[in-house]
Amino acid sequence: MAQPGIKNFIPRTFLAADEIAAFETRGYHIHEALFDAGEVSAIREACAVVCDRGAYATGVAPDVVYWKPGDDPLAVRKIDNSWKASDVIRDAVTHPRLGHIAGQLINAPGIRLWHDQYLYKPERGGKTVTWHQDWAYWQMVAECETVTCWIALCDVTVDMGPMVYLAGSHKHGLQPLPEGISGEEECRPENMDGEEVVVTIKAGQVGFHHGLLLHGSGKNMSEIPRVGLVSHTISTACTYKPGQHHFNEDKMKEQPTIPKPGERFSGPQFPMMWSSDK
Ligand SMILES: O=C(O)CCC(=O)C(=O)O
Repeated sequence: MAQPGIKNFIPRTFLAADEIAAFETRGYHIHEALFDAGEVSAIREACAVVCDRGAYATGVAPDVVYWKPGDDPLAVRKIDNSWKASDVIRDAVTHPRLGHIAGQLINAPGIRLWHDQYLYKPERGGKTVTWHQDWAYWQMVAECETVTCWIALCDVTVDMGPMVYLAGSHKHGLQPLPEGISGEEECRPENMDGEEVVVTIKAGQVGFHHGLLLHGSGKNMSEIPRVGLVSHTISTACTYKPGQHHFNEDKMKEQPTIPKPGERFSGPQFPMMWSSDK
């Protein structure tokens, strides 16, 4: 498949048994670079075109734009499903490299994109991202067979407000939703032991975490923007459970065929990334 901006690099995607076992125990896996320097640069530029210029090469807007040119330059720039606006972003967030690894981590028959999220935390800016579990916001996905893939589009150092995982917290089940997803102060859930793992990774590396893993991040105290692109993924076995609202539900209802409650997610809103039966 032609991959604009993403062409030649062939990274390792087969995981060793001990890497999968560590994910089961700790709830996360940090992989060596899955995108090379040229790919990172192409993806980062594509994200900047969509976010900073508000230009959509495909003619289709992202699903949710939380920040647009002219808004507070110190606020986090966040956009959901910019894959719809850019083929380079689509190829990155739906890449089989990510799907293959996510599929092995949760032993899924296949992997689909749930949604992507561009996150640009400006230098000396941004807010704290409160400790949370991703699946808590995705209760229309009946099964917690989800993996978030956080693609670093810059080297992320400790002073840049990196992601922080609470190792093993995915074993404690679903926690109440935090009152707000961002704020000024860190707020760790009470009575929750575990090692805090600060995800300082290089550009092109990817952090994978389980849908129940508690995680958050601090402000960017550095002089360099922290730039990441997130591919939130689900197993192809995941089914639709109405109840909690999510923008994907509205978008799904625009599809020619809409999954009924209890049926698997399908259709163009949820692009296939990888399948084990190839
Ligand atoms: O990048 C961040 O600081 C938070 C991202 C996050 O919560 C996620 O990718 O699930």
